[in-house]
Amino acid sequence: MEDADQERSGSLVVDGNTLVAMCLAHAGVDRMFGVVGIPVTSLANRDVALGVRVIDWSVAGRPGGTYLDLPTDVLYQTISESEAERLIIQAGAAYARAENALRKLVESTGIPILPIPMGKGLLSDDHQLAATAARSMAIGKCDVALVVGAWLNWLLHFGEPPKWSKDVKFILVDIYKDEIELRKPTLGILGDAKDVLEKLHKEINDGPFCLGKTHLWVEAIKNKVKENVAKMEVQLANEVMPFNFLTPMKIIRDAILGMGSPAPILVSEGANTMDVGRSVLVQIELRTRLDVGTWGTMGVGLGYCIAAVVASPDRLVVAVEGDSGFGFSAMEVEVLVRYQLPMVVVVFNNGGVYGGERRNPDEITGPYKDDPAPTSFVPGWRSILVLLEAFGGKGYLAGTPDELKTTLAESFSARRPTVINVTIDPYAGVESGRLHHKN
Ligand SMILES: Cc1ncc(C[n+]2csc(CCOP(=O)(O)OP(=O)(O)O)c2C)c(N)n1
Ligand SMILES: [Mg+2]
Repeated sequence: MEDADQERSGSLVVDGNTLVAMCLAHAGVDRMFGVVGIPVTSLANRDVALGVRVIDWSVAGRPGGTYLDLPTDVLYQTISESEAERLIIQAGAAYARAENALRKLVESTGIPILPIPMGKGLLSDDHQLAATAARSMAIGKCDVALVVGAWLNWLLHFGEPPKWSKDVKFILVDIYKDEIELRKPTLGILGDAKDVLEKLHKEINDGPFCLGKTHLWVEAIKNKVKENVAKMEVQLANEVMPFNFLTPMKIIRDAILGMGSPAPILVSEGANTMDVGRSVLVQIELRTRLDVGTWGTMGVGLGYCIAAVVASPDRLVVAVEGDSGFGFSAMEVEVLVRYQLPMVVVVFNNGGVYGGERRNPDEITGPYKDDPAPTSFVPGWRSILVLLEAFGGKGYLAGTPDELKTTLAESFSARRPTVINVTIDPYAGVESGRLHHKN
């Protein structure tokens, strides 16, 4: 290929001939005994350039051991390597214990990775290829997405425009055949995530599908991550009182990071509390996060905590929960006290589901107009503390940054069953889907 062809906007242009030659070389083919078709020189020259020796070629060659039929128009189509925008999305890799295979594949291909909530914490959030803080750009602009163990459901906008490009190609890796059949990806790979990732790594390591550190797409994602993280830090630096969600979440983040290693296991539950927690609380140590996941089932948080303590007795468990989410299984605090489990449950008490009683007086009509809003929690904060103290645990109230910092420091070092009621402005949250007026 001419140098001039290869350099377009400073990036490598690859045509079909080159790609075939790269694949042959990568597959370890060192000799070809014939190239049949018109024209044959383009492919043969690229083969030779990549070290595949062409012994003989003719327009009427004999059939050999292997027959590759490649249409001429495909051989002459070109793609710019710099335009290839690939993404790995993962969730199921946690279940398959595929964290090492995943990291190897990401690092050797240079493909950015976007975990969905259940997969967060399998690769460190500060990994240079983590696209978490550039989510919209990553999914909106990628042209091929390798989706590992994650469902193309509402969490991923069903893989459809406008969030995704209309031409995006999905390669779906799943252990469940029906899932692949349902989503109809461009390519489905049925298998265990760890197994498939290891095989992919072996096959494409250093191959034509690797991007490299200075690839325009990788650079673009990194820059967007930097920009968004900086924007978020500006917001977090702003201490808001009465508490919004960000101010206490930052204090919790810093307290957790301040513990160093072994990092606590973080359990996340609620609506606003969980959404904000997903973006603010960073996961550095692998396999240290439990999230309510796809179904958003409230009430699993305390069960997760108890299981996490049993599975990882050397780690503290910290749960950050919405008051409603917590309430779904709040009686489990008795178990924490009975077994003296090293667990700190931080409850973001904003007076109910998404917030407190926030209806305008003219919205409150009908025969039950004197009832409290169905989404509101009993006003006041003592109920949460009294509940724990009734069993002999320790309850704290935190409504200011200093109170929260002190209670976190005390309870993290005490490693005893603790509930911290963080008082949040009932107007601070939004309803998922912003449907509050319909309640
Ligand atoms: C078992 C179950 N019931 C109901 C819901 C509907 N739901 C979604 S989030 C939520 C609670 C959100 O309130 P909270 O935990 O206080 O979070 P906030 O937004 O106030 O931080 C509920 C009840 C659910 N997801 N799961
Ligand atoms: Mg709430």
